[in-house]
Amino acid sequence: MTGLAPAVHHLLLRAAEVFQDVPRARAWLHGQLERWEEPLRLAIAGGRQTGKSTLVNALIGERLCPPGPGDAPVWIHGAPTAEAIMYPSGGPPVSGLIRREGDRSRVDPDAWPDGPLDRVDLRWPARSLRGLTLLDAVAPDDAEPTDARVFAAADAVLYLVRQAALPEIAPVRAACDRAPTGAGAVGSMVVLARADEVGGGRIDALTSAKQVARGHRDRVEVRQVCQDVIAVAGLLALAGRTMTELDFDSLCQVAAVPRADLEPALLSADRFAGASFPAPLPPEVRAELLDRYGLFGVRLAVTLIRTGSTSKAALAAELVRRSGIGDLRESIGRLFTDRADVLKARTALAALGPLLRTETGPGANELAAELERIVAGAHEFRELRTLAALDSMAFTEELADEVRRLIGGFGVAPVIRLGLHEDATDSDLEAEAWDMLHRWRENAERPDWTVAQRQAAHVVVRTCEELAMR
Ligand SMILES: Nc1nc2c(ncn2[C@@H]2O[C@H](COP(=O)(O)OP(=O)(O)OP(=O)(O)O)[C@@H](O)[C@H]2O)c(=O)[nH]1
Ligand SMILES: [Mg+2]
Repeated sequence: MTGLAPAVHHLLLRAAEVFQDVPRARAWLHGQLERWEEPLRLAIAGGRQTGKSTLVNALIGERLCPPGPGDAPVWIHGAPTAEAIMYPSGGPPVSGLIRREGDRSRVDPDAWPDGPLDRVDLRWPARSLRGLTLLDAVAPDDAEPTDARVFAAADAVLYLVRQAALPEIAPVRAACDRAPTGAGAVGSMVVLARADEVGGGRIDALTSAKQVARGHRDRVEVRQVCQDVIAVAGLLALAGRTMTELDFDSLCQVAAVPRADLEPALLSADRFAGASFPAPLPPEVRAELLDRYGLFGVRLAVTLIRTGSTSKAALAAELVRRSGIGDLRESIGRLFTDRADVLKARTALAALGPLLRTETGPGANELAAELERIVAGAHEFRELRTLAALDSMAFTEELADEVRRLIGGFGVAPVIRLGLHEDATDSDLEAEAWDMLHRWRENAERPDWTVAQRQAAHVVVRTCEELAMR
């Protein structure tokens, strides 16, 4: 969809002109204009030990976070070569090399500054970082609730929870309520993390976790504040993506132990690592497996090897597939990366608002009015506001789904909006768009519909017009 991104970019440029003699505002606006050119910023946030760093590593396919001691937010930017820049609190930035140490990568310890850091910037070559910058956020604590800052620093957020219960997603709701565009939910996804631990680590834990996630996603109060709820076992995804020959050989040795002997040894981490393990596999190798795969991962790998995943590639692929990371990546692409322009426009508008309220003068007033016009008038935001309000509009389930699909709730690509097969031709798309346009023009005039329903229909009509006349 067109219109919003150029309008917001233009607003930023005009603001830079109007405030060119106000040093603080000028520097800040230059920062915003630079950010406008950058990839989408996606924060991986959530409480302590929810698996944030592990998930970041799984997304980039490398054990990289945390890159050194201490607790600082780590930004990871796609770049042709690896490099780290550390920002000590109150001191000048320091750069350092990233080195491989055993099975993981770390910033050269000699380059790592003493004392607390404000942030770390990593440049890292990974295909998955195309169009995305990741933030491995620091968990809030009672003394410093950082969640609001994280939501403000990023264009979109994956919020990790151990249970997708409502109190746990309160920060997501708060961020949604703060969004000045009334389109807060568009930038958040809830991740039911460490999904292998759901249901006490039973072998079908991942299936149960997916069901739990789906159950939460279907609840109105959850859907109103985030785009999706997805179950992911980051540890399993990372283990699959970084599996070594040694891991595979060791897992095969475990799988070769007769079932009756192995079962008791797989009941707990202590037994698996203990002295009475029924195979000549050194304790340090078993400890390593536990660390990298978790007990669930070891058990799943054993089952998979026994049932036909008999090569490293096959086993690794199956672990990754079951981890749920593929679904997560697909959702990140469909709901965030494909919508990068709207998300970035939203960030810029949210940041410009307070500036225009504190600065005065005719230029500032004019810009503030223009900002309001953009927020109220942009079709992209109308779609998002309609999405957020859809559940309260008393449409039948079928119609609500059709509206949701057409206005981009399942993804913004025309083929997704029109519900066609991915290899539909342009003329298929055009024909369907015209059909939908006629249908929704009629719906928009239906006397038996409520005002809210007819307003939603008008938004759909506008979407269909854009789809038909692409
Ligand atoms: N079983 C299981 N354990 C996991 C998973 N992801 C992470 N863990 C474990 O959970 C612990 C914390 O993981 P991290 O990735 O460091 O979590 P974090 O949220 O970055 O932690 P902090 O930065 O300290 O808040 C580690 O022991 C991980 O091995 C998972 O998917 N399954
Ligand atoms: Mg961490």
